Amino acid sequence: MSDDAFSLAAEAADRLKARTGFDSFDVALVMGSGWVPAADVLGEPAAEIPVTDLPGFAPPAVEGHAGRIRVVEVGGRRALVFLGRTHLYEGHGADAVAHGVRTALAAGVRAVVLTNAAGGLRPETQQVGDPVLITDHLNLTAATPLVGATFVDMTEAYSARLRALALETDPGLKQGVYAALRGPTYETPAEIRMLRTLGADLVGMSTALETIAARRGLPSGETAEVLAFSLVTNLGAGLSDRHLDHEEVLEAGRAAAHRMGSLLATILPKL
Ligand code: 8IG
Repeated sequence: MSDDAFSLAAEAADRLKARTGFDSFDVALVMGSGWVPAADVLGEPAAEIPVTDLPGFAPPAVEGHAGRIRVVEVGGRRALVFLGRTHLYEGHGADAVAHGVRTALAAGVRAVVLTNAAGGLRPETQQVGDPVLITDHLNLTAATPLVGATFVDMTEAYSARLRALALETDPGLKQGVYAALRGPTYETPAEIRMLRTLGADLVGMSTALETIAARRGLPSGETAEVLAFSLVTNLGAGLSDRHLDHEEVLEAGRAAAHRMGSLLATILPKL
């Protein structure tokens, strides 16, 4: 991160306002792979643009990562919905990964909902298709979008206030710690055993760096609270006799779209 990364986000936010015709937003949602169908459940888009219309966004790389930004009014809140995100494994660097969240912050957003598809590490309690509330993370990417001596408190990276709201909405929600790895390989069975020993409940290739960017906030000191969910689309390697593939992720997303979309639609007005 440099002053440049913040100015690029400020430019993207200005362009976003001009292109969508809205000059303020309440909340941002980042829809990861598997979650894009859930976005349709939120309601009719009031505006939608390709991310590549804004400065600083990398073109989308993966099927199911749609690369569009949608504006949806949900229960009196104006949501900025990112359909797809940039991942570290794409090679554009940690600033590119953080750019969506920084753009949302620069556009006035003070609450960010991050969603992802993940491998489940606790077959005892998790099933494919479960949404899981993320309580904390292990950033094992060996990367950060931050540089310089700005020390960020990560004690409550995932807002206790917002997690309580989510649990109020859906008391049956499972909860877990998300381990973020760089990918693009899935893990070996030995790595999955390691992650379980480290205390992770979920493993994926996103979210942690965006959370860091949201908690760091803008140079002005404005930050965003973070709420995050994983959709368990497979069990970690070696925990089941299945092999891992991306089509499975998309299918699990389609199957769970309605449940996840209504969960989000119910929570948004309360944020
Ligand atoms: I979906 O098992 C999904 N994303 N690293 N491991 C990692 N990322 C994932 C996995 C998984 N499943």
